[in-house]
Amino acid sequence: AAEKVHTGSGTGQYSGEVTVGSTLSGSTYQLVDPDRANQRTYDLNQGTSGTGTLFTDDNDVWGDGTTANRQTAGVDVAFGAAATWDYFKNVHGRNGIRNDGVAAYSRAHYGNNYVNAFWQDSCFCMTYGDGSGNTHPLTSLDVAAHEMSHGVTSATANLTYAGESGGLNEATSDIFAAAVEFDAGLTADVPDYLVGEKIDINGNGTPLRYMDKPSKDGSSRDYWSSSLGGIDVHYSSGPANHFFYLLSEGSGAKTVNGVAYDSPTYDGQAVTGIGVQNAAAIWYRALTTYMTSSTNYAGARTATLSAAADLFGAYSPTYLAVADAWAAINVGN
Ligand code: ASN
Ligand code: ZN
Repeated sequence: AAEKVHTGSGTGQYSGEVTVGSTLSGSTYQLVDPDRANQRTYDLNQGTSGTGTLFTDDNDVWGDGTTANRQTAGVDVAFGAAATWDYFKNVHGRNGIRNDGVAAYSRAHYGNNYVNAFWQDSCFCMTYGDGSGNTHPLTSLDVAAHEMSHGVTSATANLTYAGESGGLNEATSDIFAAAVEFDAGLTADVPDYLVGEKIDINGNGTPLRYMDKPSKDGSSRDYWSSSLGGIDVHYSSGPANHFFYLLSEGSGAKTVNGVAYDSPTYDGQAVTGIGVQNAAAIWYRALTTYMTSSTNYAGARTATLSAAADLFGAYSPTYLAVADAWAAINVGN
C-alpha cells in the first residue's frame, strides 16, 4: 500500500535547503503536504488559468536552487505556504487562513515574464509569476506570506482594498510577512523589515518596500496625513508598516540581523520597542477582533490599543508603547 511520507528535501532559490511536505502517490512523489491539511503546490507551466499540474518527483529531492530547474520555484512557494501556515497555527492558534483547517493551494510559473504574485478569494489560492525574463521569480518567503495573509485579512476584518482601509489591508500583509520571516529564521533569507529584498524586482538589488522608512521606495508615505486615502494602497500602507517597525524595534538607529535601520519619527516622538512577535500579536488581535471593513488609521489605533489592553493590560508599558508608535506616525497626537 502507498505510504504517506513527508520528508522531501528541497533547495529553493531564496529559501536554501529546506524540508518540503510531500506525498507518495503510486511511485511518484507529489508536493502535497500531509502535515498541513494537504496544502498543494501546482506548476502552471506558464499558463494563466486552472491549476496546471501538481509538482511531482521520482526521488523526493526537489529543485536545485536555480531557475533552470522548474521545481525550484515550487520549493520556495511550498516552503512559504508551510512557514505561513505554521506561523498562524503555532503563534496565533489559527488553523488555516479561514481557521477552518482547510488549506489554500499555490500555483507557480504563472504566465511569461509576469512580475507579480497575488491572492484570490475566488479560488482560495495564491499565484506566482516568474518575474522579468522568467528568471526573477516572485517566490520569496515574504512574498508568499504577504499573499497568504491577504487571505487571512479577507476572512477576518475584510479591510476594503481602497482608501485608508486598503493601506491597512496591504500593511497587514507586509506586517505578517515580516513576522513570518522572523518566525522561520532562515539562514538563506535572514529576517528583516524589508519586503521583497530577495527578488530583485528593481534590478539593482533594492527591496520593494522598507518598513523602517517607507519613503525610501520613492512613493510610500512615512506618516499619516489627510491625503493618505487618495494614493495607491501599496503606498498608503507605508505609515502602518512604519508603525509596526517602530513598535517592534523602537526609535533610533538599530542593526537587526546585520541590517541597519534608522527610522524617522513624527515630531521626534520616541518609541520603545516591544519586539516583533509582541507587535505582531497586537496586530493579529486587532485585525481579528476589532477591525472591520471600513477601519481607517484612527480606527486602527483604537483597535490596537484595545488589543494591547487585552494582551498586556491597559496603560501597561506595552500599551503605552503602542500609543507612542501611533503618535510617531502622526496618528492620535
Ligand atoms: N502582489 C500584489 C499584492 O499582493 C498584487 C496586488 O496588487 N493585488 O498587493
Ligand atoms: Zn498585497
